[in-house]
Amino acid sequence: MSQSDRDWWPEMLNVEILDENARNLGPHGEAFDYGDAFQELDLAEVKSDIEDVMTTSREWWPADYGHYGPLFIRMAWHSAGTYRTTDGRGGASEGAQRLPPLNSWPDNANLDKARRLLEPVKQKYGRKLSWADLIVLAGNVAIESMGAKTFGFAGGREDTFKPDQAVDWGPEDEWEASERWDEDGSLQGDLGATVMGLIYVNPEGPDGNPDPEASAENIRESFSRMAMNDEETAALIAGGHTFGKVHGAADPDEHVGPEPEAAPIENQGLGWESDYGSGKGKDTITSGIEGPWTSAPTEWDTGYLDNLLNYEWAAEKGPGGGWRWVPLDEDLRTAAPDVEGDDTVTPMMLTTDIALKRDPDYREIIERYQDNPMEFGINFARAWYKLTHRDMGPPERFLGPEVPDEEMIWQDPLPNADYELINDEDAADLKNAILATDLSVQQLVKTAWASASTYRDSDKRGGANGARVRLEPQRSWAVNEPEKLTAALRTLEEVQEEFNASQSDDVRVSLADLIVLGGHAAVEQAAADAGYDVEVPFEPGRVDATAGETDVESFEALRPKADGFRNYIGDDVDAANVDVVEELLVDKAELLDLTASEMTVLVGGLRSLGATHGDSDLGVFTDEPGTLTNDFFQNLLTMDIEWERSDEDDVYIARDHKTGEVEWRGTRFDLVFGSNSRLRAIGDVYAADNAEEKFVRDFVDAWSKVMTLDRFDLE
Ligand code: HEB
Repeated sequence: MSQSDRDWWPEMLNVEILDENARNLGPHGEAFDYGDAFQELDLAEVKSDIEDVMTTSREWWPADYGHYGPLFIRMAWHSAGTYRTTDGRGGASEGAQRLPPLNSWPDNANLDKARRLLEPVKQKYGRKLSWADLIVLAGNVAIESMGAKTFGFAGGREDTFKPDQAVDWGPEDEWEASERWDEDGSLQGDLGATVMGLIYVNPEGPDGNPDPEASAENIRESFSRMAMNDEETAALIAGGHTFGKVHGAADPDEHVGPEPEAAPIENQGLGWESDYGSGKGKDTITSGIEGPWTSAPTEWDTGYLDNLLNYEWAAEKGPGGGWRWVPLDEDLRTAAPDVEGDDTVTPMMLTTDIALKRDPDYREIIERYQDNPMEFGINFARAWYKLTHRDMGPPERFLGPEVPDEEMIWQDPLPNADYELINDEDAADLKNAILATDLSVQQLVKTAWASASTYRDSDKRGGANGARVRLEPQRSWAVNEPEKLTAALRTLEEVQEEFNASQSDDVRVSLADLIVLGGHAAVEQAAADAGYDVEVPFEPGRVDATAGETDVESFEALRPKADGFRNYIGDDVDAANVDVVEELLVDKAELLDLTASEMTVLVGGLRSLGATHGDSDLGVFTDEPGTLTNDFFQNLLTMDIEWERSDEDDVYIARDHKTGEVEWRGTRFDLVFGSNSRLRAIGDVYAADNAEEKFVRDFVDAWSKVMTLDRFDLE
């Protein structure tokens, strides 16, 4: 095997995660619009095709109880269950389960079969139906087919064709290891799952010990990372395990072959081949735990809740060697059918199921669900909808005939504009009015940046639309310098009020638009001061959300712990989990959907504008801050200076080679554009004497891209 650069220099900054933002890596081409293609589908027809697949057992992978529903639900849940609120990454929205590492995670064992069963449906509809949508839809059809209600289905998930290198799946180098806990018992960094290679938690209990109390804590920590509260968590687990069974006819270590990525070529991407018995049907080995939960594993009922709550259970090791819980009561021992329907078997519970009964808060909820099956059904349906749609972003992105009318608070809803939008002339007047206030170029740029840069492409949340920068929690974030921000917003509000009051017709400007317009005005002014006449494209239509439309707690996840673009590092940067702080800049750029070149030109431009946190001189390598020049690159890349680390944490100083005088101060966010070869190569282009105009134009393009990242209302 040949060595990659990263094999030679493992510490190298991973700029490559931005390359997915630069190129369309799939075969569909730039012009392809998946949303349009999806809208051509007859969803009812697709669903009936899935239903046929689901109830037609195939000899190569027979359906337990003649119905693939439970398997499909597990597939859909595992595709969505990787989502974490922390960075919005993971989740069902890209069909990432087809690709490594997820396709080969131990927890996803035999879900390769579930996807292959759906291959005919995929082939029939081709590019009109992404795998990402198909996987979630199959889960919905399964739930409906087995008698439960769903709350809705939205299409619009465009498949990825490359594993997302930006997701940190954890530090362990071994499957099912868990070395990701902080001393206070919380999960490190952005991680959502408690164990490497598992969707959430170890079913047998923490570290494989059948300890239901400790397991409940794990469940709560892990599900809350996916924005699920106790009610939702209990509904999901109880509802999910109302269906199907666990598979562990014999010991996986002795019988199961390699996962898909490690399997031989003739297996064609299938893994986990088992030599135990027939290797399928009743001999199947998946988790290594064995048994169904209920007497009717393909029917929606309260069988799971009844079994769990009405009987006593004891831990034992099953035939596959995994811990399971079996009923003490003789009656229940023969209460479940075997997968071929010609014998009886004993129902079981996982340690994570018993956890719901032992934890007092979960117990109260599941007892209520047992008494109120309607409530159970509704909560399951709503939580399932949230689980599988959580990372799709705002309502505009939800497509198809089964999208519910109700907008969810987790969709960060926006009001409709009930007024006329401003025209170009109004925009020009407003820009002049803003420039006539006492707000500086720096402050205008920082305010617009604070507003727009919360966007994250991972789950399409945040952004300038809604003007939530004026609401809690955003207006109090340290990164936004609350006092200065409040003052700037007050001034902009005055401009807004004056404008709106002066309109005789229905024309109004939203604060969200005005914040962006202020940034544009400042950038244009700064470019003019450098001798360039540019106009930043502006499209009105942003609206102002209310506090009632904003879930404060859930917005807290969008708080940047560091923002290299503003040269800001928060106190709570988890130094132990960051190899080098410049990773945080690249990570933020990745969430902003930027390429390496866009990140570079933006940092250089923002520094020359002086838009740093606290108006510090860090990284402002120019004698005329507030002017849009390429000075940042010229002064960083010149050989007339020499950098050294100062005594101050993470501050570096540049001295003139000849005089020894201190010329500049900067951070690692600045210096990385000189030290990293790829970034230096880009910076070099902008540092050229004859490249200033290109620099200005590219900055304007990248700036306006960031300002419109969340404009799903524009085509
Ligand atoms: Fe579940 C299955 C675990 C949650 C749904 N799971 C299962 C299994 C296990 C588990 C181990 C077995 C696998 C085999 O095959 O072997 N889960 C679990 C855990 C958790 C869960 C640990 C957390 C706590 N689930 C869940 C949810 C859901 C589910 C949430 C949905 C909603 N699962 C499910 C189903 C199944 C399972 C449906 C069955 C499948 C079949 O049958 O195939």
